[in-house]
Amino acid sequence: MIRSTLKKYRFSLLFISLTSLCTSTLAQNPVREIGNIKSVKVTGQEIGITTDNGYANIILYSPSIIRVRIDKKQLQNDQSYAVIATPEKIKNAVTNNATEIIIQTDSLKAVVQKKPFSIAFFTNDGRVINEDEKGLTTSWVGNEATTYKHMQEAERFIGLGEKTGNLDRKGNGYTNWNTDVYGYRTDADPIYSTIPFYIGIHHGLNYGIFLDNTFQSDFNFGASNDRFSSFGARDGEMNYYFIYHSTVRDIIRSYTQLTGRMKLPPLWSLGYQQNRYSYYPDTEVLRIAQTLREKKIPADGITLDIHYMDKYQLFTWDKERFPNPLQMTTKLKDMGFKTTVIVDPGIKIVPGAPAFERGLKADAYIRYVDGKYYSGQVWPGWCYFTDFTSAKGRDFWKKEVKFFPDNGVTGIWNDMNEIATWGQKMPNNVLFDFEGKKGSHLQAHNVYGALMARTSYEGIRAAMPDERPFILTRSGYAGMQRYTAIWTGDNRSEDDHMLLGVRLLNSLGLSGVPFTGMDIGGFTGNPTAGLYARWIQAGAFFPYFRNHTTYNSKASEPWSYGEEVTEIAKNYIGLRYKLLPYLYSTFYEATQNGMPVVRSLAIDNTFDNVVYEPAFQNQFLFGQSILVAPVESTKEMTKVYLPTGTWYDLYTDKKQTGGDEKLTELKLKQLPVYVKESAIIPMQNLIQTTAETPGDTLKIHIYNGSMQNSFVYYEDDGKSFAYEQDNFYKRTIHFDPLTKAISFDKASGKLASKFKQLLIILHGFTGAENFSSNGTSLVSTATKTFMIEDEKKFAPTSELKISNNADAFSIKY
Ligand code: NBV
Repeated sequence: MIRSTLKKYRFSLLFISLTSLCTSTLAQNPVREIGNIKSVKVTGQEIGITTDNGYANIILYSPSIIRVRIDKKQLQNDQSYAVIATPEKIKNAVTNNATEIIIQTDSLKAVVQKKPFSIAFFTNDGRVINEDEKGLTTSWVGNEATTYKHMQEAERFIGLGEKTGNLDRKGNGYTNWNTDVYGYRTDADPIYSTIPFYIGIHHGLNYGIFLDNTFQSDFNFGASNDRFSSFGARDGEMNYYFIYHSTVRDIIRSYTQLTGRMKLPPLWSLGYQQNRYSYYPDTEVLRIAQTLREKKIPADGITLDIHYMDKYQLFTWDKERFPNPLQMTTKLKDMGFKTTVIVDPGIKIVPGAPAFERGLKADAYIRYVDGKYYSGQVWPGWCYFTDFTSAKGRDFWKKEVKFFPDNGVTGIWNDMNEIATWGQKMPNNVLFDFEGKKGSHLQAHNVYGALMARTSYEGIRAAMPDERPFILTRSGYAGMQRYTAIWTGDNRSEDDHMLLGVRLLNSLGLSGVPFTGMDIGGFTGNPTAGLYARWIQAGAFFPYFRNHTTYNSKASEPWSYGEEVTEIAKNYIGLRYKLLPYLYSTFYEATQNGMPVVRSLAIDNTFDNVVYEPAFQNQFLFGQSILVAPVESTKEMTKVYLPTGTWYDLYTDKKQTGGDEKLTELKLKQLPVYVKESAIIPMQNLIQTTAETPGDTLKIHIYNGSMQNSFVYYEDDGKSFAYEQDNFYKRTIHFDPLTKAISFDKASGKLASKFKQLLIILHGFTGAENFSSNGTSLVSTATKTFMIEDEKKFAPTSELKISNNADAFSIKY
């Protein structure tokens, strides 16, 4: 009896534990799907949706930009450090029926299915641009929200900011968690900065997706799966902007309408910058500057690394090494050099030290949840860190950085702002203010660097209101382009790294950041003479042109690799200076529409499969018309891909028909560079620093071709913000092969051009043309203008000299 009761008891126990196991497996299903739509409320351009398991808001920002917000809880008022645009008023129609919500704008249609919630975007003629993957759509695992998009046939993915790997990111996954990665591998991920924005390409269509969430985010472009692409973040809202245009160019324009565009940089920051970790004492800094001048290697900037500080304490100078910093920076200024210094976020804990104490008083530093300060170790030893998500922290920093302009320093180089501390493990329970809303390290980490750069910008701007600040950062987040340039951190002196660096710049450019650079020559290790030469040649076409190397490495100044390399460096740095009118106008374009300076070929040739091939993915356009093909130092031959159209060899003017790979024999003294037909390239005389006047002649190179083209030439004082009051000189130049005319629109702006003469240099014309301007015939003469000083063979067809005035005129040929 007892035994049978026991048996029964055991049996029922087994039954109970089995059933509870089953129910608990069900109850513990770790994936929470968004579920079916229960209610819909349309208010103007906003659609509020409640689903079984969450809430969604769909907001129309422009005819081409639709924002999607999804959360488990009711959506709160949001705040973004990246997005500065608010929705514009647009024409739209929203239809809400039993099965779907249809949103129609002038440029696209979005259809939201109700069972379950899923969204798809279509062109107005009904082609699928992008759609949620059926059955997966959006879901949570824990707090991590992820949206799954159907992988379209042959879909490509480009962008995502500073990410290693190929131009086409298909088949790969990426994580955004800003990381200090000394001497990183060429496939390392993540590295220093986060831009959760990419462009998808398929069937002749392209779209952009920007996930604005600062928590660690993950993107999957078909890694370990063949079903979807996805994006998600470890916490916070699913919050993405969908952008559709027919061109990548317009997608970048809309993305930078959302996250902002750069302001005009100071002209000196586009000149060559000499760096090392570290130049000291002051006499050594001056010797470097002097040698650049003696050797006639043009340069505009000298940068001081951490050894200028007193035991690495922020806002101090080492009194022995730099006894009179203002005197030194003034001497440099007189020689045409601007000084940039490094700053790290950590402030050494030294009771009684003035800056440290002011930070305490201002309540500027990050604390733990229990109110105790967070301290971490960096160069100076134990440090506190400014909270850049708090107005108090920012105000403190802005006042402190005034220290630099007071000492004649105009550039701020923000390093170690991932935040990097020894151990690389800032605790997650450290609290950040987040404008009073409070957030943990998990939320602040990826945006910290961008906020530090922004605060440095605002501090310098306040301290020298009449000068444009130059800010450089290592870490960043989407939208950083509004304040700062970025460089790609501690790369290595290796061929692969040079090429990777170019891809990083191309990708940053696709992701809204035009002002970018890398350590030319490589940071860790020592390049061979050949690699140094190839790197400095390519570097002449990088937006930020800086040579840098680590502590204890070989000297890396342009004269350190023998005479041949010095000549090469001098030639290409010289070419950069001659190209400044073209480059500065290209930067102006970036301020207007977000177009990068260094342009992946995927921007203009999005549907040309060849530009994605590993052999050609590193090529880029420098501005509108100059194609640069970086090459490894070990190569004697290379293949270059010229997209369709006619191209001119920069050095010989020899024409090549594009749409094909070209096998090219290499000479060390020349990097393969080509100019696109119909190009309009304004240049100036060689100068040694932008503080020098480039003579009175603007040389406008016109390359004959079958395409119409125009170029916006832009000039201003290169220093101040007076351009905001129309103190600039701007005019559009057109080349039109149909009417056989080169025409100049009337100039706009209050400034007169600094160039009194125009020299029109004609390439690829027969030489037999008769030129006339407004009825008067113009005499063309053979020219001997050389792109590269020692290339004496090259002579364009002819040149025309005209005096420059602001009126419209045209040249007929
Ligand atoms: O300040 C020293 C270096 C700097 O030269 C480099 O450019 C940064 O990326 N800095 C990192 C600190 C760590 C170097 C090992």
